[in-house]
Amino acid sequence: MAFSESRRLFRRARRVIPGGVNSPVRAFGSVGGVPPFIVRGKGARITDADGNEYIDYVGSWGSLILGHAHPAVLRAVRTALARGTSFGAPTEGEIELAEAVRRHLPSVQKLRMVSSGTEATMSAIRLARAATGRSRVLKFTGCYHGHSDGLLVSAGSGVATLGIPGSAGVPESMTRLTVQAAYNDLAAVTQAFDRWGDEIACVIVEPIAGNMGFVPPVPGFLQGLRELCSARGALLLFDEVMTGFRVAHGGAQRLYRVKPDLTCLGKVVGGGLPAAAYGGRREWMDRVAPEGDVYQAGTLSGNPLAVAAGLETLRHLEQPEVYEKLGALGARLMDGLREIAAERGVEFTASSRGGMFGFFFHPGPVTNFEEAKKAHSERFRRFFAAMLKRGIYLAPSPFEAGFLSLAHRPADIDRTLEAAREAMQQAAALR
Ligand code: KE4
Repeated sequence: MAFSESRRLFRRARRVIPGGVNSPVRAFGSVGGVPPFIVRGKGARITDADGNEYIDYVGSWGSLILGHAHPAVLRAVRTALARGTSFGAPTEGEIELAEAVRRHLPSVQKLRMVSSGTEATMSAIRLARAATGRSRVLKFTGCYHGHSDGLLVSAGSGVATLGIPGSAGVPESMTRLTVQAAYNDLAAVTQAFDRWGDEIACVIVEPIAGNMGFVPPVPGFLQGLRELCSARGALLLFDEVMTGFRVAHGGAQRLYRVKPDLTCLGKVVGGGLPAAAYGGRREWMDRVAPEGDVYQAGTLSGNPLAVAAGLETLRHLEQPEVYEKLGALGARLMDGLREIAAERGVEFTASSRGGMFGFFFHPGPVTNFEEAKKAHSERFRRFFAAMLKRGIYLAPSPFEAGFLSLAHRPADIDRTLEAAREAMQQAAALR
């Protein structure tokens, strides 16, 4: 595979954009090498500036559940485009999108659209603080909820710890109100409530973690959070930016039958254009301006092009068989990778839910970030590079999840497993 054009573009990009990219993970820092500069996508495939074609398992980080350049989505956006790109005024499409979300996620009686997952979680936390009159926020180590200051915290040592700044430029005063506990550790959450109970406004959680690799909740974890929050007067906030409309019609809250107080959405809900949202029970959402006293605003919130893409995408997710199909493809891929790793005696664990999946070079089980960090990173890097060279585009970090679309076919999975047989050999060569 030639990469000369991407290499040239990357050099030029780094002169005018930090790291040459507009979001850090795209720079391939975790895996090395030159990130392919993409020129187009179609269905399950993307093509880079050197003409290399890949089967795409990132799909704009989960946004493109229908695949790239879906004809109906393009048509919907073109129709909206002909009427203008933005009004900064209310439109009917925003009502239709809010109604569509409520149909699938009954816990979201009202919602407010924003333009990114970061805005959604930041705003939902502000609302939770107003609704409870409390200030602390409990999050889980390894979960990522966007880059607002209070959520950019590093894992301290100990069971439930006060956040310490996870990025330069984040003052300690901004993270002092953030408590962190290990994912899947209800005892740690109970301890946090015992220590700061009446100060905790909300618990924010990825109901299936996709930012420490793919880490599902252990049985009872989400239900336990629900019970603890109800008992201690905190709001339960499901960050479904990644899992919403991805793992089931109503997202993880439908899959695990746990009802959060507030939900954050993104990615799929914008169909690949910038749209996200937060929502929940009417009694909370009516606190948001202009109805209530919690201020939040956005110039391009509910943008008509993004709403058109999101609405058309959700329309294609109405059929019940959609998630069975995504789930079957995910299981086929994970079973195949497990089998190939076992044949080569490589420690490996893999799992999927609906159209979301992940794997670790680790004997498993991986239930939290501490375990995820023990996975064999060099084997991941070797495997990733060998797969890319064979036209398989995986998430360029062991701490990300992978995504299938309705454009992926069983033949794509077979082709991916064929590449994995050789790529796993290279990973196995590493002790
Ligand atoms: P954005 O601000 O990037 O739209 O959403 C932040 C966010 C919030 N919550 C969850 C569960 C998320 O996964 C994300 C963003 N996900 C990353 C992928 N790990 C987006 C990719 C990137 O950062 O470039």
